[in-house]
Amino acid sequence: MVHFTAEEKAAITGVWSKVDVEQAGGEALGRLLVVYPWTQRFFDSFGNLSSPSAIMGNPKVKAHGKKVLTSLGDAVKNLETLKGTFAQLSELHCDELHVDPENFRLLGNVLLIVLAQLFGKELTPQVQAAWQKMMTGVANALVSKYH
Ligand code: HNI
Repeated sequence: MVHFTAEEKAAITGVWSKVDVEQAGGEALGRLLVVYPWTQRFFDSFGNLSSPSAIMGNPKVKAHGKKVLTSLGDAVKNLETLKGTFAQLSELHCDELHVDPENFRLLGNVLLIVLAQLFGKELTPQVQAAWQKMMTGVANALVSKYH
C-alpha cells in the first residue's frame, strides 16, 4: 500500500477543495479525446466527436468528465486504500468496457495539465508531485482487477 504523507495529503486536498468537477472533468476528458484520438473509440455513443471544438462542446463529454472527476473525489478521501476503493470500477473497466490501462495514465497526465492551467503557480512542483502520485495510485488501482 502506498503511503501519503501529511504534506502530500494537504497538497491534494488544498487543490481539490477548489476544483469544479464539471469544469475540470469536462476539460480533461475532452482533451484526452482530442490529444489521443484513439481514445474516442470507447465513446462512440457520445455523438459528435468530429473536431476539437465539437469534442470540447459535447454535452456528453462534459457529463462523463464530471462523473469521472466526481469519482476521483473518492480517491482524495481514501488515499491509503485506493485498491479497495476502485476495485469495482476496475472490474467494470476491464470486463465490460475493455479500456486499455495505458489510458488511465494518459488521463492522469491530461488532468495534471488541466490543473496547471486552472491553478497556475499554485500548482507548485510539490503539489504537482502529490497529484501525480495520487493519479498513479488511481491508475494502478484501476488495473488491479485486470486479468
Ligand atoms: Ni471510466 C465509465 C471512472 C478512466 C472509459 N468511468 C466510468 C464511470 C466511472 C469512471 C465512475 C461510471 C461507472 C458507472 O456507470 O457505474 N474512469 C473513471 C476513473 C478513471 C477513468 C476514475 C481514471 C482516473 N474511463 C477512463 C478512461 C477511459 C474510460 C481513461 C477510456 C479512455 N469509463 C469509460 C467508459 C465508461 C466509463 C467508456 C462508460 C461510459 C458510458 O456511460 O457509456
